Amino acid sequence: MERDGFAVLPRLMSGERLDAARSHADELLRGVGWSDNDFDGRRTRRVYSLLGRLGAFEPLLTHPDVHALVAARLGEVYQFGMLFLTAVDPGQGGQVPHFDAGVYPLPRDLEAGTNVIWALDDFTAGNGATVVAPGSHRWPAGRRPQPDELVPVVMPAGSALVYSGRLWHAAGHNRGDRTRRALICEHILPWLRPADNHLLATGLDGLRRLTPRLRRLAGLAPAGEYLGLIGGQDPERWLQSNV
Ligand SMILES: O=C(O)CCC(=O)C(=O)O
Repeated sequence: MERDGFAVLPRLMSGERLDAARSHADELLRGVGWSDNDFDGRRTRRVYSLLGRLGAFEPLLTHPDVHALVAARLGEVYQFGMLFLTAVDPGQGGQVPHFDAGVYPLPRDLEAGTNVIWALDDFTAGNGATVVAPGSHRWPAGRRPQPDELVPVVMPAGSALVYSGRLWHAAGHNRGDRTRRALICEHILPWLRPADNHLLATGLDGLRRLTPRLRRLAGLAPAGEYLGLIGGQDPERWLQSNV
C-alpha cells in the first residue's frame, strides 16, 4: 500500500459466500439499464443505495482484513463514501482515469479515503479489470497518467483490491464476451460529505435493521466530540430511543 498505493488481497471470498454474492448481484442488476454518461459508462450497469438491500454483500462490506488496512490508514472512525455494484458489459471502453478523492477540494497528500473493489468475476487484462497507475498516490496535483502507466489488476473472483483514494485508476476496456461485475466500496474520513446520501437512501427503518457496525459505517458514528451528533446525543442512542 505504501509503495504502490494499492494491494490485492487474493481470494478473500470463495465457495458459497462468493456464489451468494454473485446471485445477489444478478438480482440487483435485473432490469437495470446502462448508465447515461461517459464516466459511469454507456455499456456499464450500476446499482447504488445498497445499504437497504445488502443481502449477501454484507460480509464483503465488513471483511476484517479489508478493514484492518482501511483503519491503519484512516484511523478508527470512518464512513462509507460511494458504494455501488457495477457490471461492465462487453464492449465497454476504458473509463477516464481519475482518483476518487478528487471530488474533494483537499491537498493531494491527505489520505481522505481508502477504497476497495471486490472482484465478483475474475479480473483479466481483457475483460475490463480495473487499471491502476502504481505509485500515483504520491504524484503531485496535476500529474495525470499516460496510457502506458496504467496496468490491469489481474485477480481471481473473490479478491479485494484495496487502494488509496489518491491512486489514479479506471475501469478497463471490456474486450471479452462476458460481463465483469464488481462491488465498489469507498471509505472516507468521518468529517467528509459522502458521495452518496446513505442516511436518506436507507431511511430510519432500514438503518435500524443494520448491525451497529454497519450503521456506524453508514455515517452514524460521530466524528469527534462535536460533529455528527443529534441534539447533543450520539445518533446511535437517539435511534434506539426514538422508535
Ligand atoms: O469498475 C472499476 O474497475 C472502477 C470504477 C471506478 O473507479 C469508478 O467508477 O469510480
